[in-house]
Amino acid sequence: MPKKTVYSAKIEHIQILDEQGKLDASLAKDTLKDDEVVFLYEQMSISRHYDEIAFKLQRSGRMGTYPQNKGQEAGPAGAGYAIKKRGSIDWICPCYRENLALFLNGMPMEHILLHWMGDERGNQIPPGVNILPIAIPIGTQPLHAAGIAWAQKYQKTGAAAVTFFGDGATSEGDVHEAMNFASALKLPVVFFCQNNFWAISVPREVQTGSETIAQKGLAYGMPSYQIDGNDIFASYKTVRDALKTAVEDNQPVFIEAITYRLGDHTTADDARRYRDEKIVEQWRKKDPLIRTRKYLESKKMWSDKKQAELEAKAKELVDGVVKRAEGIATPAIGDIFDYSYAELPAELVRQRESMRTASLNEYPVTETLRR
Ligand SMILES: Cc1ncc(C[n+]2csc(CCOP(=O)(O)OP(=O)(O)O)c2C)c(N)n1
Ligand SMILES: [Mg+2]
Repeated sequence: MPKKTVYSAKIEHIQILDEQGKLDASLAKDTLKDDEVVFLYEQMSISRHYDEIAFKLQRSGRMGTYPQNKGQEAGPAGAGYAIKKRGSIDWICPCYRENLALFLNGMPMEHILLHWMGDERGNQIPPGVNILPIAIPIGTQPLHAAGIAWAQKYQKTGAAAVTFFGDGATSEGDVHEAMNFASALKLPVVFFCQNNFWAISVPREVQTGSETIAQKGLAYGMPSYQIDGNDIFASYKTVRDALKTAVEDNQPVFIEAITYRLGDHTTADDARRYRDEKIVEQWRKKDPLIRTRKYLESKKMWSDKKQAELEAKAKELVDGVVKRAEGIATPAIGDIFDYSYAELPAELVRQRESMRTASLNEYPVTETLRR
């Protein structure tokens, strides 16, 4: 029997706004209008300022740890905006490097600070906001997305699930199970992988033998794209179209967004120990904020005056967010019993009551030690 090719593949790389801020007008057609680009530039700048303040909060002992989003704002901005334009009905299953996608869809900004301050109330998502708490166990949230999308399909809500994860997460079995499940069951999921070339100190080329991350989506039978993740146009357009495919055809889609982590992995890391500064410098030139601003300036839609006004606005806004996060009342100690069971088992009732021994009105640990 003659040999024949049973499978061949190609993956498109989509860039619409290049590093110099030059737009491919034909690809940009029917995507973002000028006022939308201004809006997203402002949002990315506010997110950058938020990041800088969070970093300082950690350095001054007011926050446990924090993973900066710096340099990666455009992917979550475009994706989050595509979700927002559908009315924020889709479920977002995030990790920790896409703050802006959450902010654009109703997550109060102080919640993310609270989370990193170690206050669980940061993970109490307000009712009506279709966002899951930040997933710290790497690669677990795509499974949640597959499950949620299955429920959406079953209940015919017309909503999809969008999950964000990193290049490193694609080495976790969970991510592959989620992709296989979503594709085999034809579920409305958008898998959005931010390939920032690092998983803490493990470089992308050590992470996987694949040439692209996107081809992993192809292996599961999904339409898969690679985009310039520092380009809001590419991110918006690809996610908008992916959501349409997901919802209308019950077809999951995989997107690999090429970006770069300009900061350390978290505030507990020092990337200078393992990264070549020359490469980091090259990526600083590809910063999504710089190219978006260049584009707006070329269209006479941005000026130094507008920039100064934006910076003042970002400062005031983020100052308010920090005040709200730090000003939250101390939680009641009994809260640890109150949110897991509809009806508290007897043993826990006993524990709660003994903790609240009001006899001395003392903190329970002190009380126990005293006894
Ligand atoms: C299951 C699990 N294993 C290990 C870790 C420790 N860890 C935290 S972040 C991280 C790297 C993740 O890299 P990537 O998915 O590329 O995301 P990035 O941090 O680059 O955004 C690791 C290994 C974890 N949180 N969860
Ligand atoms: Mg990574």
